[in-house]
Amino acid sequence: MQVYLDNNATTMVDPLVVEAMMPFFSEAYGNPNSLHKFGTASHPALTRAIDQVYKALNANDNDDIVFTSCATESNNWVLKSVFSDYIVNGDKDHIITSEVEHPSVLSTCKWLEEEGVKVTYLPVNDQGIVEAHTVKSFITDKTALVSIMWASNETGMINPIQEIGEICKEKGVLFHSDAVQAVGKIPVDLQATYVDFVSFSAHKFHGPKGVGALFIRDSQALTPLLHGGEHMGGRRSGTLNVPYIVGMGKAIELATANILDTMAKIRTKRDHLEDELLKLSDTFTVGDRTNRTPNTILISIKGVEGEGMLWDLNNGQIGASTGSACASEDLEANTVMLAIGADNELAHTGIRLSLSRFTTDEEIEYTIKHFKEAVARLRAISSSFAKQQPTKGGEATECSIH
Ligand code: 7TS
Repeated sequence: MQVYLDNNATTMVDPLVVEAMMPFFSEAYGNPNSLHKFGTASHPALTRAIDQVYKALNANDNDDIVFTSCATESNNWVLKSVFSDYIVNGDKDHIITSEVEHPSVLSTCKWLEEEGVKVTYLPVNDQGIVEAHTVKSFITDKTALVSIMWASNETGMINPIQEIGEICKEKGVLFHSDAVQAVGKIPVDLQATYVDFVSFSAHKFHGPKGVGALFIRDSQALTPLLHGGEHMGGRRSGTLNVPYIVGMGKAIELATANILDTMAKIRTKRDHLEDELLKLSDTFTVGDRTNRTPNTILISIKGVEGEGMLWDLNNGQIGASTGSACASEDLEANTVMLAIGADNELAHTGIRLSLSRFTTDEEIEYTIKHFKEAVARLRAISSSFAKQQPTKGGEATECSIH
């Protein structure tokens, strides 16, 4: 058996999505900007894909949703263009984000700091949440943008986006949310939530890699990141990636069609896995389950290095992660766990398990068995764990690190 539990890094493309994409490689392959029939042949499918995305997110007709190459591009676009439009060519000088954003936001903010922008990196509470009152307390009349992720890729914790949005609206500050880990996993209603810009990416909800999007409320002005042939109304130049856009439309439709049912099914499997793993002594998971994406567990196993655990799981044909795959190659502590307040040793023991709607009960049972055996094997050879006093009855807990 093979078990893929790294769905926050990327997901399998749903076979129905592949089927929807296929005609647009070698049959209806024309450039949609061409005026001949080869070009126009893809127009109905593009229109359908756009409709599917608007419907899935309950976007308004006045809003713009622009396809990009990935969420990294969408995040770069918002941050760099707000810099250009409101800081270089305006009277603002400040951006607020959090310590636990994805590197596509954090690295861009670091670069903006070199360009003279003042950036505030907000701390999170012991649940890994950015609290709305903290955002409020840092907004000044020089703040151009607040950028806070909808849900964390590492912990799955869901931020109070509604509340933060209302604060930004009241203060007249632009609000961006990286919703890569929310779209397709939990309901995202863009008419019910005040947010100016939202980034998302198809490969996180069983669509293809290499296609993302940026939602722009009320089609407001935002200098393009890519200048060129005036595609997408001049918003984002580059020939439209028709098969991938069609794939994104189909994938978001499938992911959101019965989202509450799908969430409940995934949550049942996740909770069972989590309950079983927490029976191991000296283990805990980060964050309250009810405010967490239903597919994610970040578990810390005292005395077991995350990388050793990954190696053992991999030997057992189980794919997991110590955190963001983008940072998994270096043996650094999990930065989100550090931000939550874990000490350095503990922050080396985090293992992220992320399920999908394709995860089966058999795979969960197999994982529980292998995981428990792996912990026993690794603890037997762990000198730091051996040095500690044996615990009485274990201290399995869910929630926060103190
Ligand atoms: N934002 C978040 C919150 C993410 O989780 C990721 C990918 C991205 C942006 C980047 O998206 P892309 O479309 O540019 O690929 N996150 C992860 C992860 O957690 N492990 O590997 C990739």
